[in-house]
Amino acid sequence: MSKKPLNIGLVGCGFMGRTHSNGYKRVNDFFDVEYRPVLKAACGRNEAAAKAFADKWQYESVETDWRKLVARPDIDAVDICTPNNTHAEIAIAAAEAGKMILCEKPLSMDLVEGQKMVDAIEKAGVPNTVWYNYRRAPAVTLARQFIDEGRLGKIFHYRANFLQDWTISADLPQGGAGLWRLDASAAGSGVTGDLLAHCIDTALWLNGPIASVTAMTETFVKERKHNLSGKVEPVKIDDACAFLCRFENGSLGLFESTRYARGHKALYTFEINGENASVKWDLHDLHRLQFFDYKDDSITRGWRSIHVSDGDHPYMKNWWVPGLQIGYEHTFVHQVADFLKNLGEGKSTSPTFREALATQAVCDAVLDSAELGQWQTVVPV
Ligand code: SOE
Repeated sequence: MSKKPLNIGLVGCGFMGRTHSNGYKRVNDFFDVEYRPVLKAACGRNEAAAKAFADKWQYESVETDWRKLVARPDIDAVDICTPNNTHAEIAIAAAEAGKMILCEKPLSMDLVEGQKMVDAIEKAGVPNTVWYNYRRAPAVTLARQFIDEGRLGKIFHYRANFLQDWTISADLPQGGAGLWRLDASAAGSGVTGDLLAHCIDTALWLNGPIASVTAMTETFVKERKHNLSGKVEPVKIDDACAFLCRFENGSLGLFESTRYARGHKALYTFEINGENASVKWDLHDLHRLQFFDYKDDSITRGWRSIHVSDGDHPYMKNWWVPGLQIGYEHTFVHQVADFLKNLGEGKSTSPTFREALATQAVCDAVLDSAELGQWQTVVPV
């Protein structure tokens, strides 16, 4: 069956642009969906870099101004892979132009801005999604399946960490390609929006809404040279953040993230303890789900390490044969596959902009709590 083309215009030619482009290129080789992504245009401010990116990933054309890309009648979907402070302007313009939108996380700089984006997208009625990719690691999706099946029972505890160590050196500058994540004017926040947002998205998906939070943050390196101004400037992001929370279902949450955990590159872990069973997951071993079931026979009871690679595991029948695992890049292929499948059914793909706004509401409450030194109620969205 010939597939319907879906013309993609990608804005931002960095790391996330690569992960998404790979998703578009791979999806039809492995997933039987009605649509075929066509890499129509890649957009980046630096023409030479955008051309090199477009050549490498085989985009048909190049733009250096996202406004031109958004105005092009041959673009169906705009994919936003730029720094956080540009998401709102591009997304709102794309919605007004009637384009579908796939936006990198976090949705926005803050809740107020995110709300404007949600209003524009919902007014335009365009299919949308936000790239919180870790939900689509098959082992994480399997954890959701176990929860939905009631295997864990009532949930008491949710614990998550996202630990990195790449900003420890005080000589590392802030600002510019890649390092915009250290510049609050481009990123909005530090680890809260960049890393904890992943943990929060997964937690909301697996364990429901968060009602209230109490947080602490720290900025260990107070000044860094700014790559754009060339001057030493104050660092205004949170280098580390830890928070406690109460979920609406009565369970307690404990979250920690830092870029100062020497020895950890990208250690995203979570553990959920229920009355009947517990699950835990570790990004460094992403194809495994650890599962402890109290119903097991007492003399053999213990943590099992499920190798999530069988045809009856989420997404896995589309890949290799049982026992052969997949990795990080496949989470993006899965998000594209789900986006295309849902498009065929006229639906947006979770997390939608509105669902990602709920993550933003928790991030804002966390940062407010850290600043004020008190518990904060999460604004319902
Ligand atoms: C930061 O180092 C980063 O690349 C995040 O921006 C991503 O969202 C995360 O998945 C990995 O770490």
